Amino acid sequence: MTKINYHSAKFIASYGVRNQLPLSENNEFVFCGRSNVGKSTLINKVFNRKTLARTSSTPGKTATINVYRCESLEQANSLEDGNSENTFQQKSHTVQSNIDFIDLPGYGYAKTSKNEQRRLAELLDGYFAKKRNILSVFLLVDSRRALSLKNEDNDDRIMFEFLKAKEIPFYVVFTKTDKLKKTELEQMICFLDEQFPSPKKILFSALKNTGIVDMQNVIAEAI
Ligand SMILES: Nc1nc2c(ncn2[C@@H]2O[C@H](COP(=O)(O)OP(=O)(O)OP(=O)(O)O)[C@@H](O)[C@H]2O)c(=O)[nH]1
Ligand SMILES: [Mg+2]
Repeated sequence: MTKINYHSAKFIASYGVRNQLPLSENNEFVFCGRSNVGKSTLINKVFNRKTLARTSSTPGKTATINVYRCESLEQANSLEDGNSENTFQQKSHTVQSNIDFIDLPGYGYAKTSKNEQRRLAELLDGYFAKKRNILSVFLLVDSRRALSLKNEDNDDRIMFEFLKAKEIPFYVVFTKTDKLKKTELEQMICFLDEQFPSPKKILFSALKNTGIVDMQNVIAEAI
């Protein structure tokens, strides 16, 4: 069984240009979605830290690919020589490795200049173009925009189809659910279950602290 030591999380590096991007050093979890959807906030909540990732009410805060690293501990059993000839004992030991959490820059912010939009698109494309050790992507979608997923030219829908086509394992996380009324939330879930039976969906609110354990559970299942 492998466990993540969330307290060990630390910022490792930022990449702003496509050709700076290294290949995966470790297995990775990836957070992507529109600008301002709450990616950095969600990372902080999952790690129970206030400022591991910088957040902002102004869209376009994360304009680089930011890497956070965390220890994971695997409990492993092995057979070792026993005290007398031809006997073995089962010994348990802990194997430590690292897991990376990747905060991708947000897309879809209309006020970003054309040059900057091009740089961000190249960066995102460059990230997925390299062979990577992705355990899972979390595609974050603002709950208030969930219904727009039915439009084929919608940014989130394009990302959704891209991940599906590339056969990258992913979850859709609906953020800011606190902004919806209970009935709106129920309608949204109904619509999503009908239109997109897979992949698994997570409902998240940083304000109400809901969905954090669900996130940690799917991370634990994937490692
Ligand atoms: N009400 C509410 N606000 C949230 C929630 N999650 C994030 N926010 C707010 O949304 C704004 C954007 O959050 P960020 O985490 O910076 O968003 P981001 O996706 O990292 O944005 P970029 O870095 O610009 O791509 C901040 O003002 C957050 O406080 C939530 O669940 N509920
Ligand atoms: Mg951010």
